[in-house]
Amino acid sequence: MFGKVLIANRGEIAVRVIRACRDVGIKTVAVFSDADREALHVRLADEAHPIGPPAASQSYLMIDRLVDVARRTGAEAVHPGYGFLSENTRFAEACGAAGVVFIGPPPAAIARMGDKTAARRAAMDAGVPVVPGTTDPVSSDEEALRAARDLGFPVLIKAARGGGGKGMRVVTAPEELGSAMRLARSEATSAFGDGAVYLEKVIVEPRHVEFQILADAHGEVLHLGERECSIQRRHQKLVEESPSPAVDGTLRADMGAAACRLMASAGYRNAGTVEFLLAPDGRFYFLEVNTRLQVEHPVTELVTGIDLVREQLRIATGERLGYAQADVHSRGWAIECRISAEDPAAGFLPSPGRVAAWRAPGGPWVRLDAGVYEGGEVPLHYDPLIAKLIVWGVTREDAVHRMSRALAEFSVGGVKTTIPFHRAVMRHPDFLAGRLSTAFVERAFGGGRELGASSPGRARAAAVAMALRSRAPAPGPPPAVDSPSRWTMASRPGSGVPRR
Ligand code: MV4
Repeated sequence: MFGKVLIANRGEIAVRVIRACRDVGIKTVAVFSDADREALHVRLADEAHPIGPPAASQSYLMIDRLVDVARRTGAEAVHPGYGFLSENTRFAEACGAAGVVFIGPPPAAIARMGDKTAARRAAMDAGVPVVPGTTDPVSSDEEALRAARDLGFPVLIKAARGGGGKGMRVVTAPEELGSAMRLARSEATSAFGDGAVYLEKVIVEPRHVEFQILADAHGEVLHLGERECSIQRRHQKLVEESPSPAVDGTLRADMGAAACRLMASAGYRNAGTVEFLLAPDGRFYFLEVNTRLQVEHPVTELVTGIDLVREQLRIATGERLGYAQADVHSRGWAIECRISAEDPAAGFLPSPGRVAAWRAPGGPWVRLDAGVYEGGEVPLHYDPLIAKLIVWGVTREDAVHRMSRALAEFSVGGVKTTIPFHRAVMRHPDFLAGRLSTAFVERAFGGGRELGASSPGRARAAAVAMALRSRAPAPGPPPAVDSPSRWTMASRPGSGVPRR
């Protein structure tokens, strides 16, 4: 096993990786920007080194600086976490060139899966169902129109280098195609530096179901079951669970085998996720591969009992997984709520500042992965995720009740958080019934639009605010402190500040 690992990240995921390292006796090296001098991950690591100014582009994204810290400190491996450089081929290559193990897949696998049309072709070659669409990027509006007529409207224009919904445009009729192509291309160019786009048929009201994969260096590829991640807003997931209420044993075996076939054929190694759309008719379609540890990995850990970060470390050293698909069992139900420093009653407006009060939930089968502590700062420069609350229950109903109880105990002062939103989700009839789709948040809460939006948007936002205020189960209000004065529009989605 490695003696020392550098964690090229911050916040809750850096803390999560430090803990896994400490559990197996590995020394940890943290890195921090000027905004993170007193951050929790810096305090918990064995040593910590500055890497630059607050802007991620000048610190957490500086490949040479990170590799240099690894060399200077004698770290034998680098864990990239999620976001930042976790899916960056050049970073994985730079680590390799410096003789430092990148704890993740080979650079070639990152590159292949980063190209969505190449990933779709790999899926087709592996016999994995993909959404009907074009095999390659479309080179002209005429070609796009021909493809769209073949597929039948509505169609989706997607960025070839995309992901996360950026550069995605729905086209419902031929006359909309030209302008949608221009918009999609320009969005793709500014977001990914590549204007290539392709077409897919639209799957209406799908669920987002993804499979956790582990692949070792000896050719063994296993799946650890699925996560349902349909509860999201503007492509940011809010609640995840495992298993999915929509997946039975037969479907799980089919989808899991498909996911493993794809990863095996791609020469994948380490932890990864295969995303699918699950249509209301029960058909599933490959969407994309995430070549990193994901935010929502803990729900898989709680139902399988497998420490995914420990497995990542073992795989990276060349160890065998040492167990087979038949040895992987899922037990009970796990749910995760993402707690962000955002105000759900104001369209999820970011709310940075000092965490003046922090009363954390606890008790049996309650896990809190936090990146902050009482008195610490939530800087404006990064993703607003400050903690993940994850619970386990024997049944889904048991897990939902436990999550409600834990959310009722959870009290944060100084910054607004998404805790009230999650309390409302946990008592929503559709959520309780497991009736989920990617339209859930929009339908149940009006999408939580900004108060300054269009008039129907305002009406819905007011309804959200009311729903969130209608019951406040927290035992005592948090103290009112520090207003979020430092937060600016700069940290909003679309501003170019990287989120996940
Ligand atoms: C789709 C789709 C419907 N049909 N593709 C959004 C993010 C990107 N990774 C893929 N996305 C979608 N692709 C077809 N052919 C609907 C979505 C989608 C979505 C997918 C997963 C989770 C949430 C979503 C929210 C809106 C749209």
